[in-house]
Amino acid sequence: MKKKFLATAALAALAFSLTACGGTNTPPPADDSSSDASPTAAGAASGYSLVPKDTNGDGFITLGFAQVGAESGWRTANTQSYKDYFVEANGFKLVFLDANQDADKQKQDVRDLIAQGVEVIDLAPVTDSGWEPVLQEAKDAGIPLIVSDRQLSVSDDLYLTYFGGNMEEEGKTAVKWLQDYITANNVTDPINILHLQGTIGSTAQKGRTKALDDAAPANDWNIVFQQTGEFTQAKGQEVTESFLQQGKDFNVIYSENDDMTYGAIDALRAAGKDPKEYIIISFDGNKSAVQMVVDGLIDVIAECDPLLGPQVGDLIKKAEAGEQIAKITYSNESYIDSTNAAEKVKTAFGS
Ligand code: GYE
Repeated sequence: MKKKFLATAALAALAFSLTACGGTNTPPPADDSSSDASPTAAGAASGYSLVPKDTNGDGFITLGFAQVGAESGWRTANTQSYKDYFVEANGFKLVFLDANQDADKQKQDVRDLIAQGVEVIDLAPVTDSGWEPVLQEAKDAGIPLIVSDRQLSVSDDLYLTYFGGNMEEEGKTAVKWLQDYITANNVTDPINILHLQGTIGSTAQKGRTKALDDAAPANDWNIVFQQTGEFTQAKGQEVTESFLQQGKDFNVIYSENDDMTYGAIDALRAAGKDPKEYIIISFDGNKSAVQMVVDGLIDVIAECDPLLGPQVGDLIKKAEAGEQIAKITYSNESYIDSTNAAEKVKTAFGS
């Protein structure tokens, strides 16, 4: 769609409107490493008082990391940041378990970490539900548990702290970018959106989907297709291909991570379509995806920081030292579009 109606003057207008309203890519009122719960000394106010300690006296804190899987570039960078940071030189040992995107296996993984007697658990949950019994077991065993990357729907007194992205804010950032684009370009065509969702039941999917589901009726946008691509390139390609075969019209792709975006672009090309004819909205900010923004293939990426290892390490050290830890801390996140991609690509994560 975009190249079909987009005039040069309109592009200039968009660049102006984005810089005019608050400097370079200031996202809508997102977080900035902010917390939305009052700080608690080791979560005391929330009924949680466990803190990481070197309980076996070997001179290191052993972190058991229950990771989601290896589904995406974001995930690979996330895992690597833990493997690089949680080393003896930094005062840690790491036990790493990969759930292969299987929520049931992951519950068993956490139980294995409890049985091994690790000194702190970091859980990056595949999905957000059904965790109460396992978290209670960790608490009963006296092992502090940190939630990272994706949130949980459990009561505050079952974990020490959450550290990671604010998924709904990321979705709102993407949605606002589309609203601004439509306004700046006087778009009058109906907006028909192909929506590729992440792993159903993960807060990364729920937050990003909610932002679009809320915005679509309010803006008179049609979501013509909504299906999970499970955060993988292969599945993103497969579901886009199956939609293309239906021959329905669409002009916007809202893809909840970069890997599914790569798959969707491959599917468009395989069907003889030019990806540059579509508004493509993505999430994460892998280096290759940011390069695609530079090249005009992807229009905007709502950023999500995967390099959580050192930041979680800092939180653990603070809690161990008796410092106050916020119940929730969100990463700093903004967005990447044609106005800043050339700069952002220099420091983007991954390949
Ligand atoms: O966006 C996606 C990954 O939970 C934020 O999971 C994470 C998401 C990320 O597979 O690429």
